[in-house]
Amino acid sequence: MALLSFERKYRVRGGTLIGGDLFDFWVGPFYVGFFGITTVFFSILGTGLILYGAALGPTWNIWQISIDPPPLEYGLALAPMMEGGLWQIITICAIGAFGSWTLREVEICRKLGIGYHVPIAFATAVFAYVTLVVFRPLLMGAWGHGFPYGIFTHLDWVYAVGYQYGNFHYNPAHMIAITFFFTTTLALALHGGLILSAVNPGRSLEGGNKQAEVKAPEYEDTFFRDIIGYSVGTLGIHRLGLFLALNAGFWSAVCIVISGPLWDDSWVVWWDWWLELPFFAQEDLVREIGDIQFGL
Ligand code: 07D
Ligand code: 07D
Ligand code: U10
Repeated sequence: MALLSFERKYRVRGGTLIGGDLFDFWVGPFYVGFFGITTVFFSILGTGLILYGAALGPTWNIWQISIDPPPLEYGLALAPMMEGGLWQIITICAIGAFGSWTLREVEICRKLGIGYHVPIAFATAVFAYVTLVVFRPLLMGAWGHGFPYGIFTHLDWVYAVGYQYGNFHYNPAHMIAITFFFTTTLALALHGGLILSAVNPGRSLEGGNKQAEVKAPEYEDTFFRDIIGYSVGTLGIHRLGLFLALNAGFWSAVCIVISGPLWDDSWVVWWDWWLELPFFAQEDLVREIGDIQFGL
């Protein structure tokens, strides 16, 4: 069915989580719903407060604008507006907007009668964000542990926190997260490539200007059976993709929430358990490996 006639047929009332029929309508291409209204409310308020903070701040340079969390001394208290209070309200607005967006996705899924896979995926990103600005600061006893809202300053924060734990690359959950991120791009490149190669195959082998025929999924399966001996299948690759991407976000949240609350030393030192394994726990071997580790 053509998209426009499908939309006309599908755009009927029902499936809302809250608000009944009240906000159950579309504006142009956008479904509104109760959570569309709350998204707009929180986004406008949050963006407005960032602009207000920028107006009071020292610069309009887009790269340097920054709304900072309160100094650590304020602990978990509310801070005065210009000393992190603004950051606290903006954080509430951000969580309100991201949460509303997730629930708006849920309502659209319900109206369409499809699964909740997309909102679950987005919720994983929101979970990583909330871990950074709520869970970890709560566990460490100060809102000042959240990251500042600015393009360059949030990079400075990642850099500073990374070195605070020695070499962040040694954080085992960071390793797992990075591996999932890399694997996700590998999977998407393979999948995007495979689909295009079958659906848009270019010129025919017969030569001339003849367009090659679009190929069916057997061809896709066979390519991977030929090259690596196994095909995960046309549904399976999407399950795998979602699994990889969700794990990338999930392990990211884990890697930051354990830095501080669970481990406050260098992540390099964490690996000493390896040297203490019975097999390795012979003194000269420990010394030798220690020397190698510190480049002596
Ligand atoms: C392509 C979808 C579109 C979204 C875009 C982002 C804003 C911010 C606000 C000036 C893939 C829109 C940006 C609304 C403007 C103000 C106050 C998504 C796509 C285009 N980061 N980060 C960026 C955010 C964190 C890190 C870019 C947000 C953590 C590193 C952009 C968050 C850590 C690098 C940005 C967030 C971290 C970046 C491109 C929230 C660990 C880069 C993002 C809410 C996760 C890269 C100058 C992108 C860069 C970059 C936004 C959190 C690390 C400004 C909204 C604290 C190392 N981040 N980030 O394409 O060029 O995402 O930075 O959690 O190198 Mg970041
Ligand atoms: C948090 C974004 C959520 C976004 C949301 C939506 C809008 C709307 C509107 C466009 C999680 C926002 C939407 C605003 C926009 C419109 C219209 C995503 C979030 C809800 N690291 N590291 C990670 C790598 C190093 C450090 C994660 C690589 C160094 C710290 C990931 C390398 C040191 C933290 C990762 C590397 C260091 C991280 C980030 C390489 C610095 C974190 C992904 C190759 C010296 C952060 C939860 C993520 C984290 C994190 C990758 C290097 C420090 C696994 C590949 C050694 C302190 N790093 N890192 O989390 O886990 O996405 O955050 O060197 O806090 Mg790292
Ligand atoms: C996939 C797929 C598949 C497809 C696909 C896709 C995955 C099988 C079939 C989808 C993929 C793509 C299209 C590819 C490109 C996508 C990306 C690279 C991902 C990143 C996306 C973006 C960067 C675009 C982001 C755009 C957004 C989020 C839209 C912004 C929208 C709004 C601001 C309006 C939101 C509407 C709401 C909340 C409902 C209520 C609406 C109204 C009341 C009316 C409208 C009101 C306003 C516009 C004002 C609201 C102001 C807001 C929200 C704040 C702004 C603040 C200011 C100060 C201005 O697998 O195949 O194909 O296609």
